[in-house]
Amino acid sequence: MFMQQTLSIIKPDATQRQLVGEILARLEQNGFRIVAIKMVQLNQEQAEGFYIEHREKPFFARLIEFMCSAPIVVAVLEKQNAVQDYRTLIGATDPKNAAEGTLRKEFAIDGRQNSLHGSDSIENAAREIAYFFADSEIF
Ligand code: DGI
Repeated sequence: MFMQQTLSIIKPDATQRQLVGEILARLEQNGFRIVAIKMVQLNQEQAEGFYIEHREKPFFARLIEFMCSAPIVVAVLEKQNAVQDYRTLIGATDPKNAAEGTLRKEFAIDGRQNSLHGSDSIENAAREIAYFFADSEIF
């Protein structure tokens, strides 16, 4: 197991329900070190660039609209095996399918307003981290 970094986003549904502090606490309690963090509100171009791999999907337009609807909290998390362990901690995309004890099971509203994003591979983590943070902003 090697030390890894992954990109976490606390999505608009969670920032609007004032769940930021509770979610960040849960990440730290589960062994993830916050090594970069900021609040941003995406414009359409930024959201489309981030989710470019989904541009042909039927849910793309509503996903982009949702991700721009309110501020988000983006963070770089560091831990051994961070990419896979963070995906396990947040659970399945749709909270109906998320395991008991996962953050999406606890916090998500539905398969779009699902409170959290996490990189799905080491390669995507590197791309997504660089999308939001300069090297000098990561500690
Ligand atoms: O990596 P995930 O966020 O778990 O899921 P993903 O990369 O397949 O999709 C990115 C986001 O797009 C997901 O968090 C919510 C949205 N999405 C994915 N599949 C569906 C969806 N939204 C709707 N409404 N319906 C879907 O089937």
